[in-house]
Amino acid sequence: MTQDELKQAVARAAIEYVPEGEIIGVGTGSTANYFIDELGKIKDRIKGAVASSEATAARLASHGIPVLDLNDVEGMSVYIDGADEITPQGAMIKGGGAALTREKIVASVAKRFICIADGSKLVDVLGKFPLPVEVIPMAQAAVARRLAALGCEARLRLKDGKPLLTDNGCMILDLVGLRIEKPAELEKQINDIPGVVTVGLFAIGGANVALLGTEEGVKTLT
Ligand code: ABF
Repeated sequence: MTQDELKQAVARAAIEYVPEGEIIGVGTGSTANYFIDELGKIKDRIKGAVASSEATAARLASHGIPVLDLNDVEGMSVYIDGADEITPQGAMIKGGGAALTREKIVASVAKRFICIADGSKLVDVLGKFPLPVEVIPMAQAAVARRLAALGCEARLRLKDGKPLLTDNGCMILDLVGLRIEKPAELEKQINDIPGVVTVGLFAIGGANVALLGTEEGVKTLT
């Protein structure tokens, strides 16, 4: 199976976790996109969705799924999203698609995080995938120096030769060369640096369930 077929398989499997008649949180990225396409087929079974990015909101709307403002939603049972890396304990690196801040916010309102990913995302130790950190533009250089002191290289993410701007008008630093043995501790430490909006470590609030697409079928980690 190709990586895309594995992503489609977990997207289909995730439909089982969609609660009848409720509002759900929906992530960003290619696996989340496959999930949205599956959700489109059962859209009458849900009230609507809260999107973690402008791109996700547009895709949900293209399927006729009502997109709700998070400020109008008191709670959600599930948030369903992909990851760039995930450990067997459910700690994740996210933000390869630059949507980490809204992903973390929407996920924080949901009771359960259902991670959907192809099996290649499962790792014992996080850090091979560069860790994204969203920063306030005026603090970018100062934050980069603080992050480099952790023993990594902090690279400003570019798009068309210019700093990439997120949906929130902020910038992304990608941390290369980390081996993250204690993800929850590092998450706290980076959160504490003035100018950091969000770190793409989801360990304090990790995945409750991971659906991983493998050649042997969809594996479920809880
Ligand atoms: C989002 O999409 C991100 O947080 C993560 O960066 C990415 C995973 O990408 P894909 O599903 O395209 O592999 O969930």
